[in-house]
Amino acid sequence: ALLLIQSSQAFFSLPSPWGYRCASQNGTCIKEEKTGISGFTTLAHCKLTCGPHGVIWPKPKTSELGNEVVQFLPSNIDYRISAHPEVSALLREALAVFKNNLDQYNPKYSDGTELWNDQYDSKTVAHKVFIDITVSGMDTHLTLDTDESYTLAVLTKEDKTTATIIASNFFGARHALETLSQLIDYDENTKTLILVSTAMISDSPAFSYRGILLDTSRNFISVKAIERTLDAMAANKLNTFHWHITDSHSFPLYMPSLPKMAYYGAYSASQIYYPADVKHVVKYGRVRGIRVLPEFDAPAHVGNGFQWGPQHGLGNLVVCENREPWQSFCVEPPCGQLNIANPNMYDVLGQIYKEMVDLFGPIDLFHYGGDEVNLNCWNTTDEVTDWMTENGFGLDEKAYYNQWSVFQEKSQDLLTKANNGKKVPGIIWTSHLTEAGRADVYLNPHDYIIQIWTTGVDPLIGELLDKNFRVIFSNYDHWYLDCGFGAWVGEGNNWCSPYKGWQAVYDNSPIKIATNLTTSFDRKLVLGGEAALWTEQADDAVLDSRLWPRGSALAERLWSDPDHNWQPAETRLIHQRQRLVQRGIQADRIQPQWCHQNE
Ligand code: CP6
Repeated sequence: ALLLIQSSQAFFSLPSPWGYRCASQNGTCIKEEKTGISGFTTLAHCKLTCGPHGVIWPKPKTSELGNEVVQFLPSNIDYRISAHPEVSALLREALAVFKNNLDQYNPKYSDGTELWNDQYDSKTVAHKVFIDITVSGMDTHLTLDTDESYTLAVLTKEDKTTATIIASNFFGARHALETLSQLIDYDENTKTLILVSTAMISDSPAFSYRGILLDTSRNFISVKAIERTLDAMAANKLNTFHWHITDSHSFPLYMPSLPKMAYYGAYSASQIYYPADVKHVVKYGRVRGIRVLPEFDAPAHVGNGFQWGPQHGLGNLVVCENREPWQSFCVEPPCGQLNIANPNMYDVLGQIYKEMVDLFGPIDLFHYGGDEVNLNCWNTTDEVTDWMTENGFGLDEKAYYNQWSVFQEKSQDLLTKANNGKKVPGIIWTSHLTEAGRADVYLNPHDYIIQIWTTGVDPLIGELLDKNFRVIFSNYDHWYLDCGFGAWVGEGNNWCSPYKGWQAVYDNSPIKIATNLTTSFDRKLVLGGEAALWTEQADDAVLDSRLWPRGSALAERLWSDPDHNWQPAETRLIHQRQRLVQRGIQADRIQPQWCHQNE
């Protein structure tokens, strides 16, 4: 009779014939028939405690994990925070994110009721998990100098496990919570959460700038998809969401004092970021340890949104819009460049900066764009050439570079003014202005950080370091994630960089590149790196799979800067990818299940 009552469910709750054995130091668990093996009987247990790093991603600086796990229920987590009130408030939000991540494991019956309410053994029901957080500093805004280090100690005494987190500010403590969540997994056999019972972790990042660029101009990306991106970044301890919010193609940002920009520039009324959206994204990022860095790309990469100038008596704000090759296959510049001959343009530019500082601030960094200026645009526009001649600037190449650099200086002044007189470092892409022999002529290394998007074998990188520029690596030959379907075939289809596998992303090492290109350099000048998702061929539907798990590979390079290549990281990356999927990110699949029956 008993057998009949349990019917079909009983088959699946039969004990599995498999046990698991930790095969090596890199987290691989091998499935073996239980007969005769002395290893772990549950997969999750094996996973969490295998190797020095278990399934922590990115790899911490130092970690020691015990072999045992404890079973507990999420309702039995408690915490204490010792920190400044503002920091405590942020930590409570970070704890809510932490708990929500654990809830993703929440198994449900088919009728939607939670399995947690089921009968558990008394030991599991009694077991407490206590998170004790101590933060000394008061910082609640990330800067390039923020100390993101933390220590995390896990100790178990009888029916209580204490996780002690110590950090000098909110950001370190948040990373510690992320690591703690990676010491926890759902255990199929017991239908409980399990946590490594003892652990000692001391961790800090190799680089202070660890970013993802998202272009929301070529295709609109919803706030929901941006939230998912920030969730996944937090899971990987990436700390900068570089929002390439506008470009020639669309201007989806609504600015209360310049409503015409979005009115003319957005793809549709629903494809607009309103101030409340931007502020939400900024806050959402901060709770997850992420700075939201705005870019207003100029003077090139502008176009849509600026068309209202003439009708409103301001003249042409942008020139060479809709010129070839824009019309033939709608790709890159010159599809519009700011009109340097029009002083009204600067008024609008200053107002855009004001709005951006307002929406994204307080800012510690700003991205000016500054890439792919096409001198041919200005050079073939009567309004600009007349202005150059009238002012005695001449019309040769040098004259245009000078005026471009004057534009950059004015931009910097306008931004500083918009930021209440406080000058912040500006990031600028490599361009003709930063080419060999030019960067230090036109730009002050104190004020500008150069983001390198050209190839990682470019000798210019050595020159920039020799000239004391701080740099961020985004070399397209490894860290451009835009190409999704291997399209590097033929005319009109070749604006994406070829597809880069996660191994290529992982193996790209800024320090190795710099070491190859200059004899000696100040390590501190290499701020870090960023992967870029340009969205000519991407939108909400494919966003997650373009970014992840390749963004995770980037994250370990920038957080841990391992001295090995991708191979020893593969198993952990597969687990990290699985973790992202668990948290609702549609990350790409790396392997058939058959290869790793241990997820
Ligand atoms: N848009 C902007 C782009 C690119 C850049 N800036 C880009 C250039 C070359 C490739 C991919 C993207 N689409 N604003 C360069 C920084 Cl291969």
